[in-house]
Amino acid sequence: MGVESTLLIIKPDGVSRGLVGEILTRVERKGYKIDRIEGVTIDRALAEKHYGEHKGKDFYDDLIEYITSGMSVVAIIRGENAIENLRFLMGATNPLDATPGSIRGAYATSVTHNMVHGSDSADSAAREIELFFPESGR
Ligand code: DAT
Ligand code: MG
Repeated sequence: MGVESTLLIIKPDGVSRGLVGEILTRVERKGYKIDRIEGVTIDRALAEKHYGEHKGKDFYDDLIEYITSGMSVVAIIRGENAIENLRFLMGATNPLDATPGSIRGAYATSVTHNMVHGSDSADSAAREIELFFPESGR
């Protein structure tokens, strides 16, 4: 609650499909600020740290392969209730369950290729921001 920072990732298909502007526009129009942003091809080591909680699950290998498959855009997003609200803007993990007005509901068709990532708690946000922007000094 209050002003928070969260990590947004526009996953490789969001970048390759040319939807970076569309997604960032939604985030900005909601009222959030982009504190840091960069394009990065996530390597396997970074992907395994980021998604460590999912290691051993049946979708893990597909998830790592996908997130490392091309350039992503990673950003620190800041504003009122940013963590919960960004996940609300993104919609449910499975685009089939996401409302059509959400990012995943509007643009994604499979749970693997679900376009965006947003930190799911204050602890996750702190951990993920440190992982992707270690110099950010939080
Ligand atoms: P979220 O990205 O909404 O936080 P998560 O942390 O549970 O969801 O899972 C991380 C990613 O793993 C998710 O964005 C897509 C993939 N994933 C999750 N559940 C899956 C499933 N049942 N089948 C395939 N991929 C899945
Ligand atoms: Mg998650």
